[in-house]
Amino acid sequence: MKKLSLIFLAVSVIVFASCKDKKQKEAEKDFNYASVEIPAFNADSAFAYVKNQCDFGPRVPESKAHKACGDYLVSFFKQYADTVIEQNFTSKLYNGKEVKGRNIIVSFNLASTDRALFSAHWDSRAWADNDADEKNHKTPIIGANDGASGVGVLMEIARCLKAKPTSVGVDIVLFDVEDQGCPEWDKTDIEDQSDWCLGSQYWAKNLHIPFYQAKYGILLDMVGYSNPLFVKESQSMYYAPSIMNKVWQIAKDKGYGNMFSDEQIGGVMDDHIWVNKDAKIPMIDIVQHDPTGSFFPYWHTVKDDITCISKNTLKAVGDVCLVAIYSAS
Ligand code: AHN
Ligand code: ZN
Repeated sequence: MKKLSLIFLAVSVIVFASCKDKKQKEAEKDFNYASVEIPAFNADSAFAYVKNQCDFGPRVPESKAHKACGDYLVSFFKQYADTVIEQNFTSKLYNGKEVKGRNIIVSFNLASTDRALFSAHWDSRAWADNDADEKNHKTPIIGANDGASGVGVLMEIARCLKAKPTSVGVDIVLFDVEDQGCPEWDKTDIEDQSDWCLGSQYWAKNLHIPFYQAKYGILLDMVGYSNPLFVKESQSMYYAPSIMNKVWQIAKDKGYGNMFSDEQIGGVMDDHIWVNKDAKIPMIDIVQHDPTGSFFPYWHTVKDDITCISKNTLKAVGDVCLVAIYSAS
């Protein structure tokens, strides 16, 4: 009897060990990036791309700077990608005024059905309504961090994708008219916050390719401020927990655990909401939003200019995205 239970114990240990081994192997399949060669994300280039956008001035929809920056982005991405599609649309602002927008859709390796989606918004807000000085409340913002930072990281990623093509397909969708939600000084109350993210709302309901799908999506918003805290935004955790956990794990493995915190916070109305809801693509938002509920200190102020931008932060976010892309290739 004693012998039998010993055998039983030994068998259980072996079975348990092999199960663990299998699980470990499956996990490693997701995280096999130790063995893949990942292009180096150049933070100087990313910084220059952020600055180039800022140099146009505020990119408020229908302004001259907006048009010029849009043209710059289209011709930039054409150098690196297989296709660049412009999706023009008309949307209604919080006050009922119609505004023309332009989503920019950049694709790599169109033949692949296994796709990853990366996004950021490329417009900048028409009003610095959160500025400490009331005189600035109707001044358009440069949006170096709020807008240009995410786009700049994706521009550098495009350069990497051209240098080392992937077997998976990658799409970069730059949303327009994200940041023109009702200003603080206006009394109109849009309870459901549907006055934000008009470009992503349009795209998610009018996909550039019918039935377009991606395995996962990552939205970058305000990814350039120094010493940021990226917490696990709760809507991302609701719609795409495994992606968020994987991305945060990559960040820790790469030594960026100080920027990527496991703390979970209340949801942010951002482009990922519509991509999840309407396009049904599981997308997370990497957005600086600390546990007290505030964005970076110069959010929606005239001080959101290039001096807000830290190369270290761009590098951290860029590295993490590249690992996500190349580890799945
Ligand atoms: C709101 O403030 C409602 N949403 C944040 C979305 C945003 C604004 N991202 C950048 N600017
Ligand atoms: Zn904003």
